[in-house]
Amino acid sequence: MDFSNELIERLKKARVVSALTGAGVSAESGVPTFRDPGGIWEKFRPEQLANFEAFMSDPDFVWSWYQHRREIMREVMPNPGHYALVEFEKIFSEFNLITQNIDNLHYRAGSKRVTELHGNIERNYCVSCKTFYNDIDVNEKKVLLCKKCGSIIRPDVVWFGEILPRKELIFAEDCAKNSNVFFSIGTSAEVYPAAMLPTMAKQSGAYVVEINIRPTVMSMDVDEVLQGKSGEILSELVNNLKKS
Ligand code: BJW
Ligand code: ZN
Repeated sequence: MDFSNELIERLKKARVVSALTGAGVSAESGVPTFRDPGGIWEKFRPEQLANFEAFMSDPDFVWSWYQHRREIMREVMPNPGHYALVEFEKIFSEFNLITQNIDNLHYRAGSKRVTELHGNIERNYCVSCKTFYNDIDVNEKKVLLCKKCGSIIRPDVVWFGEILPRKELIFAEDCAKNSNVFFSIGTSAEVYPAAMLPTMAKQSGAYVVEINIRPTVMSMDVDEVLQGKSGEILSELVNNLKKS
């Protein structure tokens, strides 16, 4: 891929670079996305499963769905896109990685500082006393009960209608406001408040770059669209930056 001179020059001069990642970044690892053909929501509508009411009305069903996904996420490996973002930490004087993904793959690739906006599937907590249970056996198909109070245990992920973790969201907003270059990678940019971050970055003067295999609702509003697989584009970008 040919990168524009403008992008390369801006990246060379940048003091702060940030990236928001979504499910597309893990697609090349084999984790299904949400809204692509064959994605998670093709079989189940989000309202059916990713909300607290659904969990409380049929905890075993929602739990088994998370167990299924936890199994996939544990079995797959990070891909070149995750590894390229690890390199970004070394290339830029300040690099902030913000993810909507719950799959743990940025950490497993070696990224040191990841801001997780929608939680992490490896953490779970009791809905009543909030005790954490993080070492879950994926074969436990029925919802687990808290050893302290007997209530049910849920994954520590953010469902529709729930607020995002406060510290993480404030940090992500600060990144959007203070970045010289802001990447939006592998996200449909349809779920708020994460989806407002690239717009916020643009309004604050950042050069906003989208990397996606297809156009999104945001493509017309960004400064540059790099169309293709994030694993391939990010690896090429790292090579280009290391050479120049
Ligand atoms: C590739 C590729 C490759 C494929 N290379 N690219 C303002 C306006 C309207 C609505 C709202 C609003 N503010 C809040 C709302 C309500 C709601 C919302 O946003 N609804 C919209 C759907 C309209 N938001 C919320 O409820 C949030 N909470 C909140 O705002 O609290 C305050 C509040 C409370 C009550 C009322 C009002 C306000 C919480 C949102 C939580 C989202 N949770 C989920 C589930 C997490 C747990 C789990 O995984 O089970 O998070 S939903 C799901 O979507 C998941 C994802 O993180 C999130 C984003 O999806 P993502 O990552 O973008 O994936 P896809 O599949 O959509 O896109 C993949 C992209 O990759 C595609 O574009 C592909 O083309 C691309 N791709 N392969 C590069 N190889
Ligand atoms: Zn408890």
